[in-house]
Amino acid sequence: MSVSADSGISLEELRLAARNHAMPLEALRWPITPAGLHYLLIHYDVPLVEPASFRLEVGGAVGQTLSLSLDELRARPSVEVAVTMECAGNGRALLEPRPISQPWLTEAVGTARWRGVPLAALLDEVEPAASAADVVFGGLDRGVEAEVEQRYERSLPLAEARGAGCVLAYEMNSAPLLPQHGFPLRLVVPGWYGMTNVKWLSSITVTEEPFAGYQVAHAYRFRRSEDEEGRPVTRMRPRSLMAPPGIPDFFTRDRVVAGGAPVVLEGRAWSGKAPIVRVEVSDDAGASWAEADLVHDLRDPFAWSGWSFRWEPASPGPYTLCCRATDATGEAQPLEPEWNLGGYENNAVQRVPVVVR
Ligand SMILES: Nc1nc2c(c(=O)[nH]1)N[C@H]1C(S)=C(S)[C@@H](COP(=O)(O)O)O[C@H]1N2
Ligand SMILES: [Mo]
Repeated sequence: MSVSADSGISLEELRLAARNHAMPLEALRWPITPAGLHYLLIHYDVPLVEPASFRLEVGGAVGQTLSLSLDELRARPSVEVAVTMECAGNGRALLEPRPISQPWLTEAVGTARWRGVPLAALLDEVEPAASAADVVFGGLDRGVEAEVEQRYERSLPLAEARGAGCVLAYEMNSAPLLPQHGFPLRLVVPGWYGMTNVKWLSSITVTEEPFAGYQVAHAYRFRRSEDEEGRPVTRMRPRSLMAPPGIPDFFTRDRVVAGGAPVVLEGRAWSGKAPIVRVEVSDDAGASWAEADLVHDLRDPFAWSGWSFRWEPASPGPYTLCCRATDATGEAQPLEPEWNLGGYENNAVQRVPVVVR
């Protein structure tokens, strides 16, 4: 399902957008996103969970099953990781034609400190069978998508679940998870797009067959048409964003900047594949580029890096500012997005209209 960009936004899209807010771009100025400014994506409803009776059930193709209360989880050795999380559909509404779903622009991203139990230790403890293939993470939320009634479930190959530094998090930024971010427990998978970070996590099941649930086999696949099998959406592509300079026009949100003095442009950049090694800035819509300064201020490998650039506009007037990140694999942001059916992985460079007074 898709519509052309000039056809208006539907009430259904507006309803999704009002439920699932983005991170206001000025929040790029915080290295750790305050919880209330972190973006939100909730496929169905936020479930009401009673913490006293909550249990995490771990089972399937394992030598030993586990059933853990919240207190038992909290009593285990914990780790805290700073992780940048981005929705795979970030940038969807900028594709043409626009795939119909949550209509994100560029700001479905945030960085939080997540504290919880390392998943690898828990998996070792339950002794997965030699024949184990996947680990399935089930949430408490249920809904219907493409006429399939389901609970929200995502899987990881066992090796990825063990090796990727995954955390079963019960705290976000030193406070219990908020209901909308998965209270009382969620999975955090550093480097992966948001959909794998299952909220309201209540079961972990080791399977011998590759998991073929809706959110893995049907949704979150990069493909151009329904008949294509496509490839799974996994790790975040490199992306950079700019904190909006100057002051906004109320309605268009175009930026107004005072002339006559240099303007410090700043923002953040991340990739789920490798550290960011370079950010460049353009003031002519991507025709020419200059190198920005990078600061790796958060030490976690899957938290964003900061960048800044001293911009001296040549004269008053309109400009289109852009930023472009490159990660250590050599992958850089493209100028134009690659259209796909679900509207995933649009990491095309951001364009920021600015008028210098
Ligand atoms: N159980 C459950 N987990 C979920 C979702 C959901 O709808 N249900 N949404 C996923 C998606 S698509 C994203 S982008 C992230 C968003 O996490 P946040 O709302 O904490 O930012 O959660 C993921 N985990
Ligand atoms: Mo998402």
